Amino acid sequence: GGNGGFSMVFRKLPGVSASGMGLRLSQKFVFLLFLSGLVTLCFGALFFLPDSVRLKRIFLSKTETQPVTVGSGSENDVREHLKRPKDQEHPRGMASVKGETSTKLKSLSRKPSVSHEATEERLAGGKAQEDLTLLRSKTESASEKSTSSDHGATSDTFSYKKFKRCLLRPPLGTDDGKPSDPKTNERREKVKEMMKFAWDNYKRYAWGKNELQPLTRNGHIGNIGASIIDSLDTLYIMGLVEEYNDAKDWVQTSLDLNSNGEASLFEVNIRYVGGLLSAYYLTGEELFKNKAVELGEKLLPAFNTPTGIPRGVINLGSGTSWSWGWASAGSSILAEFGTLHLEFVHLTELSGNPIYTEKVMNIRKLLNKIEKPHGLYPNFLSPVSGNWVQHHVSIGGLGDSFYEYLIKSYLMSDKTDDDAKKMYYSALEAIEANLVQKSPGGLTYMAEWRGGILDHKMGHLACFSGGMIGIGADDGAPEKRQHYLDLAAEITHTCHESYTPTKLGPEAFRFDSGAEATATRLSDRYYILRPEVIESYMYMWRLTHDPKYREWGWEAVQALEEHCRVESGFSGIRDVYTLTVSHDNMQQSFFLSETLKYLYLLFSDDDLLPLEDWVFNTEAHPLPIVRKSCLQDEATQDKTVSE
Ligand code: DMJ
Repeated sequence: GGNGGFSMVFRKLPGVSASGMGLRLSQKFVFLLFLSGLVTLCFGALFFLPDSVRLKRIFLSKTETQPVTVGSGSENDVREHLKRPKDQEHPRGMASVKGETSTKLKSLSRKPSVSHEATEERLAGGKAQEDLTLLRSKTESASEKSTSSDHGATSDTFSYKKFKRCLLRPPLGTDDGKPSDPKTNERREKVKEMMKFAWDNYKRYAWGKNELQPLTRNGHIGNIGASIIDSLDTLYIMGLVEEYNDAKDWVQTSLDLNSNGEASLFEVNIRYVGGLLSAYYLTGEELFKNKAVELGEKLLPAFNTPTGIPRGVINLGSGTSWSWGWASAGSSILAEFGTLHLEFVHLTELSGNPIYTEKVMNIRKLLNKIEKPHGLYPNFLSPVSGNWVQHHVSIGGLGDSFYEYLIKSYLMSDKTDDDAKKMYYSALEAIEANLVQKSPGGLTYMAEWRGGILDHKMGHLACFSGGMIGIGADDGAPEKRQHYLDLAAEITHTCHESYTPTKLGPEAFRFDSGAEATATRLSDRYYILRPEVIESYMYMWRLTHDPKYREWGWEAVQALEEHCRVESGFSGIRDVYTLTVSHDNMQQSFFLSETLKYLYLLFSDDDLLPLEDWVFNTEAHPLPIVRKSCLQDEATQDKTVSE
């Protein structure tokens, strides 16, 4: 992914105050009279002009033109759900970077540094105007098509019952993944207790805010409940029933998708769209599906650029989008526009609207065609020219989840997406040839590449690559399979080595000037409850069943308890090399969605969210493998395998 935190990327824009203008009373009166005349005129015109439906769509928000109906399933509570047969059909057609980057995200200017694309296009006319109209009418006709089935959020064809029949195994396993070994089960219970503790404190002090600040016992800015959406599936798989129901109620009553603030397309996609999709697939609650698709629609204007490569920031209320102020020359970030594929494919599956898949396939095609230095993908690309802007390559922040989504797109397509497969394995070859290094002490690591010069640094974020290379090992060339599994294990080992002496790891560690997986700069020594190292333990455990991965995971649990648990939640720490820790007062939402979920899975049986059926998005939200042949096959009725 592209960053370290969420709240700073979704905030309100400053309003304009009329009283501050210093006008005299009579002037104010004339001004108001003029204004109301103008408004009446415009409004009248809106309704009398031909094709007024389209205009209404553009000017009025969707909820005003098409009332949102939440699904019937929304009344179910999870207890009932857990009791009832899980394949019980819901009515059809219901309404539907870390390190450097994190600092840069925080310095995002309040005003867009690049002018708002959509506004520019509206004013400019010409081709850009045509593109905008095309986009609008495409979106409209899709919504019109599905309005008949309610709100435009669902297709007439998606059947939850059929989806469940196409799974090879029950999502929660035979006994919710409970391990038979008592010691492992105790560890799993401990992780569940940590989740409950993190959640209870969030609920008590920061309900509805994005994150909990556990030292000051309040919420971190933003009222769109990032921690709630990110937690839904974790609460559900852990059987935290009451907590899950509170979260679901909040989504139903308080999730405001019309928030007129700056949002990162990437973050909204991985946390919100991903979180809602998983919640839907796990529970069958129509509410989550409708919200996911409603949100997906709001992201579409960000793709309205000359190349179709989306810009990084979007205002969900107005649809205007722009590039990050810190990204050079108005460029878009590889890990951001390259981390949409999984969720967007599912949006098309659920809505029946091809537009989402079209958008991500267009990105894919451009990246496949473009010339790549030494076969590598640089981190910055211009959404206007479609050319690379800088030659910085990294498997950590700014690049990371792009590679992850290539292999996962292939796996999620039931191994039918051959382009994704080819792109992944050739990227991996280029990475091995140019970035993978061995330190003097024998540790394998991924360096960063700056126009041909290696920077012998590895970010905590790059530690996800142990798991990624592991899950991709089996589909590589036969003679490479063992090699990939070994590489995955070596990288995971290196990342474990960086976890010392608090048994938590720094944001970035180096392999030069005698350093062996240690942070040499003070500014790289923090740990913000990130999941990547634990994520790789979880995958390596599933792939090898080497008990050391569970032991390493347990080490991390103890370290989190000792150094990050405070009276009212969990907090990141400023220096992993100091045993008397200093807390950063932030319980990140990915701690609940990823870190604790991966730990729980590590201590569960493999049949809890089995990898034969599920891929995890980059925020650890599980998405089901799309078995097209099964889903399209009417004869699947007999093939009952689901619970
Ligand atoms: C999460 O939001 C995601 O894992 C993303 O891909 C990277 N950053 C954080 C966790 O570190």
